[in-house]
Amino acid sequence: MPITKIEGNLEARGLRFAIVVTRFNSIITDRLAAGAVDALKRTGCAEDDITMVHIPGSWELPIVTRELAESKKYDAVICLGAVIRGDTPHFDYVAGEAAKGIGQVAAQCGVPVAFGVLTTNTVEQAIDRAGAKSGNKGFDAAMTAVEMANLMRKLRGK
Ligand code: INI
Repeated sequence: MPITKIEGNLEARGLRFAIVVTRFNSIITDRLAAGAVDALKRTGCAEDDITMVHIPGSWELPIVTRELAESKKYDAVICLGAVIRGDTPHFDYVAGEAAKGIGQVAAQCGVPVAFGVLTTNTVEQAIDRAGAKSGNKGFDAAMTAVEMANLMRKLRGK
């Protein structure tokens, strides 16, 4: 018996996406958002099918992501933020809660949620991941969202 292989493709035509992006560290997150939009457009998504939601900081990502996922208006939600350690313990609380909260939404709402939140020690490391040396994690998160949206449709027989 051959192996049954199921995977999502990278075709975003006709799919709807919400991007949630933080204003905190906007020098970084604006680039992540640009990368995400670039990935969606390159994979065929129409501008009309992209909704961009701006929020204060990564702490606010879970509640907004849950609202968008539960609305069932989107095939996937893309979360973008940048939590930079600096010298304060604030980092651990914000980064930890954002990751945990987004993970819960993804597991509970049945809508794919891509985690494009940078957690770095320095601004330089964040810049590297927002379009410099290490690619653009916003682009990567959007590609994951496209693949997952297609995979979920397939698994649901659509
Ligand atoms: N929000 C971030 O997105 N990144 C950070 O690095 C950050 N730090 O370091 O404080 C941050 N804080 C704000 C937080 O997300 C909330 O918006 C704020 O606490 C109000 O609820």
